Amino acid sequence: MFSKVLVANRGEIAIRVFRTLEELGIGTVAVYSETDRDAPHARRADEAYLVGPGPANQSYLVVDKIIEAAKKSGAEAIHPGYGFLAENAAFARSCDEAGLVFIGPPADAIDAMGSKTRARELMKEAGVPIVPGTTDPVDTVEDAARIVDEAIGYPVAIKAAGGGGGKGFRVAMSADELEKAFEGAAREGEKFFSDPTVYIERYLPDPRHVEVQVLADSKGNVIHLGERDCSVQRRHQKLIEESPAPAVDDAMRTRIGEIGTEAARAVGYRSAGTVEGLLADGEYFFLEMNTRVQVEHCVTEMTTGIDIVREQIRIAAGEELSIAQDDVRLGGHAIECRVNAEDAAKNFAPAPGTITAYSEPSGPGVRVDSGVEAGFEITPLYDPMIAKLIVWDVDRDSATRRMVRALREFEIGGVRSLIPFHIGLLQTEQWARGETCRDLIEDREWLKQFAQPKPEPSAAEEEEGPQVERSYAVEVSGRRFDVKVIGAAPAVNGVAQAAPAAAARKPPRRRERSGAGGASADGALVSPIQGTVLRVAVEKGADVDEGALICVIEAMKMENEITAPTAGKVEELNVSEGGSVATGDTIAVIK
Ligand code: MV4
Repeated sequence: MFSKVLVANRGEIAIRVFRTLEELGIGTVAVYSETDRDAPHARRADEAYLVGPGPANQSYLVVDKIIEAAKKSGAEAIHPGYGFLAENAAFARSCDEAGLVFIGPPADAIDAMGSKTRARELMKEAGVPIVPGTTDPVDTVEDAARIVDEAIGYPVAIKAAGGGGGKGFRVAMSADELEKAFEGAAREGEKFFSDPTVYIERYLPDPRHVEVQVLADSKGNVIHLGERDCSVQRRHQKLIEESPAPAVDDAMRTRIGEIGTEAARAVGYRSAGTVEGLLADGEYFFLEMNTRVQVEHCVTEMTTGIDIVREQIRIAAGEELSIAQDDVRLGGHAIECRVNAEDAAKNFAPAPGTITAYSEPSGPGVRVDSGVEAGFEITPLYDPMIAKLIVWDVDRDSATRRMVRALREFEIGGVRSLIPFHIGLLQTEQWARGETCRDLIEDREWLKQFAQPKPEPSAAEEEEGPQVERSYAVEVSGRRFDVKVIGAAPAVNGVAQAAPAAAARKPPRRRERSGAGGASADGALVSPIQGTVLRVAVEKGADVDEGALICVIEAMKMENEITAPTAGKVEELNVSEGGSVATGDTIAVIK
């Protein structure tokens, strides 16, 4: 077994991996960017190395610096977490060349699954059912039209070969929509993966997203840990995941498990991986394989009792899987809610800011994976996830009630979050019936109820010297009330008190920001992020409502919708599709 491991990631997943390393008695090494110098993940590790300047969103991608840090620390292996470097075959090879173990699959398996057309071809050969369509790239719109007419039929999905997770995904309901869909998918493929290659699938109406967790060791053992349903998603970002899947019975579970292990075997897989698929009308189809540990792996850990990251580390160290397929016992029901700093009432706009108060729920069957604390700034540079809240209970109904209880117990001050949205969604008839809830997530009117008041700036941001918050219990006519008093620290013996530790760490007040883009008195809509303009939804001169979509900016693989902070006329529009914007640029002027 390793004696020291570097985690090439930040936030909740870095801490998640550190926890398992600590349990295994393995030394922990963190890397951080300047912006993350004081972040919980950097403080928690035994050692931490600066790998890049800040504020920047590229630091966790600097391969040379990360390998140098591993060498300097004496770590024998690198865990990439998810995102950043996890599905980068070149990084896996760089680790090998530097004599470091990459805790993940072989680089060739990452490559095989990275090309969606190659993956479809391999799966077809292995007898794994794929969504009907092409396995070869389709070069021109004319070819596409012919293939659809002869072999697939409308509606069709056009997907980028380099894509995955919905990037470069377009739908053509009929022949007259084909050209636009084809060109859209090719353009996005070129932009994000430097590869305009596309392929075609039959479009399945209202399928469920069902994926299966697999584990494979270097001794030829391949097992699965059951499925997860991730159908509640918006713009291909998963919001709620659960296991078992409500639409899967024992026979289908066995079938999906076999599909997962077959897919893994077909590419010589090793480590933890996820086979994603679509379930429609009782049929299951392979979609793609994610060659990493996923955000939602926790629900499977709750229903199996197996630490997936521990298995990953043991496999990378050359050990055999600690369990055989027959030892896997699935029990109860687990649900995960992604608690993002987003405003569901404003088109799920990112809501960055500083967390002023933070208290996690606990109690029976509750798990929180997070990398934040009071004083932490959710920056627009990284993914806006504050925490993952995962619960387990004996069945789906009980788990749902437990989740609502835990969400209500979660206290997050200073930023808007998806907590009200999750509480609302989990209490609908649609959720109770196990539906995909797609209509609700797109329903602007329904989402309006989750509007949250503008967060109070933190005491420390007022820059009036140390501020403290004190809680008192008061009794009024025999009834107990809790009151909070916030103000300047009282002098003790004539000496001003120091601010609490968390407050002292808070960064100085910055220009006000919100996910809706900064609004200002002159009507300027200021970009809260730096990125590429994917789409411009309005024209100059248009009249827009408050919350209307202005444009979509892609940053760190996340699509951020910039919405109008107020109703008005678009008097100025300074963005165009494909262009780039910097933090602080004026996107539009709305008066
Ligand atoms: C599809 C599809 C329908 N037909 N492919 C791909 C990425 C993933 N985020 C969703 N993807 C889909 N691929 C074909 N051939 C529909 C979706 C889809 C979806 C699927 C299940 C549950 C929710 C979904 C939301 C949007 C799109």
